[in-house]
Amino acid sequence: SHLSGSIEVERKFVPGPEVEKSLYALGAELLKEIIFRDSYYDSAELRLTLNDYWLRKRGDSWELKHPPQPGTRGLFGASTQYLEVTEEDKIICKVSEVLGVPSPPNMEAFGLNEFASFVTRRRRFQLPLEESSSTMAMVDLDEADFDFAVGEVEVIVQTQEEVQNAFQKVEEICKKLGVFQESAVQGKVATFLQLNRVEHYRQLVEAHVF
Ligand code: V4E
Repeated sequence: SHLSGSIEVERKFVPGPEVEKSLYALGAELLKEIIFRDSYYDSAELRLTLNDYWLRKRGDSWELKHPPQPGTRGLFGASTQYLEVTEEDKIICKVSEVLGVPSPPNMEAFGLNEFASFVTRRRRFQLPLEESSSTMAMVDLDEADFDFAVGEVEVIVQTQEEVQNAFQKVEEICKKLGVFQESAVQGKVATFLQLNRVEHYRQLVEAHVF
């Protein structure tokens, strides 16, 4: 959701009733509350998502999240790292590569299908900077309109060298917030698919994407 080419290191959690209290106790500040609609798109053969490429329209902007190295999953325990691309010409370039088709003049011309669409109310908290680090940590508390809530600790870095530290930091913050779970917590898209697109979900599990 930020600079083009930045690496998002994230870990999801199940938000208990105490999480806000813990956030404020750690000195976190509520930065903003935003409401947005995400609509996710893929080809008929599900070629994007089966390769762990996540193309969405958030509000009026296209965004693409994909693993840092093709064919590798950006995992560290139950934490993830994904690149986020927000420039439309770069998104078109990546998508045409994964689909194996020539680059069209605009996103619409790919003729992709929407497979998920939902509204999120997000409260974004910022944690205070520690002396020893320059990277900001954010915590999002999300409520989706299909009655699903999830939290996320996120650190954004610019280079692969910073990723290991970011993973450590994300785990540490989860532990301090009392929301650290060993196993991966499902996010909004996975949960939406499990509820509404059972066959698509099954294929993603079979392909080890979920
Ligand atoms: C499903 C998925 C991706 C799409 C974005 O999903 P998510 O991070 O849940 O959405 P959101 O709204 O929090 O995005 P943000 O605002 O933070 O950019 S990107 C990668 N995946 C796959 C995936 C996976 N295989 N495993 C886990 C634990 N998470 C995601």
